[in-house]
Amino acid sequence: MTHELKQPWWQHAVGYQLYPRSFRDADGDGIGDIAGIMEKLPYLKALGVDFIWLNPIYLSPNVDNGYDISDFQKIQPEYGTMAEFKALLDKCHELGLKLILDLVINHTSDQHPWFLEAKKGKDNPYRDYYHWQPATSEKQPPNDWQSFFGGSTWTYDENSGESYFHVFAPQQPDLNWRNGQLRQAIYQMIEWWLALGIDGFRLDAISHLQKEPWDFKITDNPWAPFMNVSGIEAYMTDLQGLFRKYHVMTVGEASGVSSRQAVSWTDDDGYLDMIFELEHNVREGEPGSERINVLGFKKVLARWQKHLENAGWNALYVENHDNPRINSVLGNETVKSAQAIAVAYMLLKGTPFIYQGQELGMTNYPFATIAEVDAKDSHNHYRLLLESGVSPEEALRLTTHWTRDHARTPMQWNDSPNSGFTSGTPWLAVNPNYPQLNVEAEMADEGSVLRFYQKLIGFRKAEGTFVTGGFDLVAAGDPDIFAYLRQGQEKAFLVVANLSAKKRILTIPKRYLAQETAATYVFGNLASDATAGLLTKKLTLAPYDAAVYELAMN
Ligand code: ISL
Repeated sequence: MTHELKQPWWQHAVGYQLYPRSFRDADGDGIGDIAGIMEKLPYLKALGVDFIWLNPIYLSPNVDNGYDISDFQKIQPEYGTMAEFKALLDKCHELGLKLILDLVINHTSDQHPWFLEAKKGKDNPYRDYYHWQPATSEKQPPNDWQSFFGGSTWTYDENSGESYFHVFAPQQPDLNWRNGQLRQAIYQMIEWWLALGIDGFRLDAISHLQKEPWDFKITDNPWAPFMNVSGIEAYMTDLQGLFRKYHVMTVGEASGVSSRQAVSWTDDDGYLDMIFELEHNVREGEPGSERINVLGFKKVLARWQKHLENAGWNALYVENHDNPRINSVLGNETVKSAQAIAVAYMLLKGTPFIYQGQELGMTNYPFATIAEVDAKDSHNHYRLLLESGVSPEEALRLTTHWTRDHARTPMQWNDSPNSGFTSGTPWLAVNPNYPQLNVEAEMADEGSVLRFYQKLIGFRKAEGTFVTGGFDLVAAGDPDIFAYLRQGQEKAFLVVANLSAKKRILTIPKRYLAQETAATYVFGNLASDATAGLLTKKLTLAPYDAAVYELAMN
């Protein structure tokens, strides 16, 4: 493969992850929709992003909010129609925005026609599209592997006396990628979307396509039997061929692909343009009150930066639809902490993604009852805790502290009822802080998180050094401050972010001080630019201070 086949635009781009269900509801049914997205494209344009990744919008019984697909080539009616989708794609292109879709090909819904057929019996032609194994005595699962959503990876089927395999919910049976006919059907579906002119895909749970033999014994990592298992290379190579044919951008959700392996997954000959690692959310503290550990967070990110410094490419993110709000679990729910986190990750090497609402500094939702929770995995977790004898109050706390629903509450547009998200009843409650924390208020406030993101995107884009420059971690052992150098041929920047609520003093290594007076404060959230001026040996940082210094080059 030659270099020209790679699409370079995404290396300069900033992406926006849009969760359609919670973005904007134009028809008042309480559920976000395509018409709502259409309405808000000018907002995304004003924010300064270059492309949008849409979470699944395909036909789905919604057991896992669209990640259980029953028809890959139909639009979920509550989101709109295919005609509306095409109009959205055209509108994006007209505005200079690219649009990428979620590609969920590790599993389908149990309501997908393939699975409905497969369930009919052992001789059905679609049987082998999925994984079936005879249950051992007394309907016991064929092995002891556990699913990501809790419980066995096997669900027993009375009809055939066999069990089928699922790494997520029982309603999400895994596809059998060893079956050539299945692969062809998937490839055709992918080409159909590519031919429509979309700009790329985010590949869901892509590292799980291949499974170990069923008698594989788990030692330490419970997910090892289906994480980047040998044999996946052939499938990824097929996919790569399709993506290159259409010159689209791809980002894989590839847990279990190590930072070393990521190089060959994402370099010039790589299967994908970039991958999301799932390692940097290093948690500390007791279950139910965990936070992100700054040292762990920055060490993981720094390792990925170093390993992909010369080849391969990083996808940068601090939030998505599967995790709590970063301003709650790493920040202290203030404007400043949201800003410091933004600086800390957006100036790394790679393509930054912003998850909807992150640009406002949105925070976790104060869940008071389990009924307020939608995520099925959280309900599962809650039930398992109750079954193990934990009290309902404790189970609620343990379940909701890190639930995915924190990220899924409706986008906060203004201070009108339900934050301007819907004129109806929202499918998930709006965070009560919306009267203060919303797009309209923040657009009007020069010091807001939103305006800061706007400026930061502009700042990043104006400096090629952030795209191509090298990376070096500074003050590696500091438990609260994430500091690093981005150095290119012509310019060098020192990025410093105090990711704690404490006042901290950072000792700047001598080599960056050689030209002390020449260091210029060029971006940040310091209280006063005047005092921010000089980079001194001892740099005092207030809680969640973030600063970028341009260093004079010799
Ligand atoms: O490694 C994992 C957990 O440690 C997981 O890889 C897993 O791949 C990840 O949680 C997958 O998430 C994605 O697929 C799910 C869906 O529920 C999520 O919303 C989606 O982001 C199933 O499709």
